[in-house]
Amino acid sequence: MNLLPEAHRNDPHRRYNPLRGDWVLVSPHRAKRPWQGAVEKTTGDGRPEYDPKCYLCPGNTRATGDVNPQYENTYVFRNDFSALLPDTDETIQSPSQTPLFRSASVRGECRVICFSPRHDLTLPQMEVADIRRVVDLWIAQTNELLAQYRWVQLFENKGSIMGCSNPHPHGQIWASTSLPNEPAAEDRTQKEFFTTYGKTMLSEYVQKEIEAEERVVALNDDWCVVVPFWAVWPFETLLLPRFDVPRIVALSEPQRDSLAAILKEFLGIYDRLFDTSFPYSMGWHGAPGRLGENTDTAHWTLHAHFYPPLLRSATVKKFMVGYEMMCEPQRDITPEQAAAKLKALK
Ligand code: H2U
Ligand code: ZN
Repeated sequence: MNLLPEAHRNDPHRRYNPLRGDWVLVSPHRAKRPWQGAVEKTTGDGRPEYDPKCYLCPGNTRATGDVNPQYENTYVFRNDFSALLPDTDETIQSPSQTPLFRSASVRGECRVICFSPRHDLTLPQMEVADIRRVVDLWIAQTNELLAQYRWVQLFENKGSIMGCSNPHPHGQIWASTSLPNEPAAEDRTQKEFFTTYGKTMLSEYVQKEIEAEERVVALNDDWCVVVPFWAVWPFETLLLPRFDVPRIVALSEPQRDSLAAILKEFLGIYDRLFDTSFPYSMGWHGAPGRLGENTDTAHWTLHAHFYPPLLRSATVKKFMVGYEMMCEPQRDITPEQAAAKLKALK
């Protein structure tokens, strides 16, 4: 155990995010200021196992008239309101010669994945064996879509506070011919690190975090969940493999099992934090590039980000406004304090 120097607990300072290549302002001394902000209503629990009005429940009709099958485990369908389309005009070009009006074609596909036929469950409430089916679906979908597209984004919006449209446990997949901003930044930073130090950034990072212990929230033989040193959101976490793996499709059978187990464990901790079904946006990042093409993946480490909006209760959330919009992200509670609160709920 190798605790952070004391000044990090008391004094304003900036921390560098090596994955994005930017900074976050940490202001530990502000955590005690009074709160007079809005208090939202929590969405009540007690959902039925089946909701005849839910567009994701088995057997129900969706907005466009398609009918879901009586699926028994997971179910995937093309998003009826896809943001990306497979057959877009590929000749879109910048409308004028100035560098200030730039545009580009992009093709893609959007899918919705139901984690369970049960309307009333969330991932941490599901059995490990059923979470494992979700892991398998993530992998099968990535295999299929990464054969055609440069980037495949697996993600889940959970909770209405995160814009999730329906409490039925589900996630989404958006695949595109272009590499979006966040993974493009991670591709660049990991490559720079690999070139400079001759090892992958996140394998070095996970090792240092496990040694330090302080920010580790959950750990098993294969996986580690930390509140990253550079976390922006109050209870942000990073799920990291303890072995070298560039993409989710390369996980072995036992690594898929241990992934399902750690997801259940730490998402349960999240739910206990504010005694609520904890909202977040989560997503996987792995090496971009179409499968079968000769892409360099050596600098990449697979990982998942969890970005929960809540700050200090089921209803008080952090806003990214003012200084965050104009300058850079800022947080009051330190990542170490956040990790300590989460660890206490194991
Ligand atoms: P959320 O994960 O944010 O809840 O979004 C669910 C997606 O489900 C959303 O992108 C799609 C929406 O377009 N959807 C359908 O594909 N069919 C429907 O009948 C309703 C919603
Ligand atoms: Zn449902």
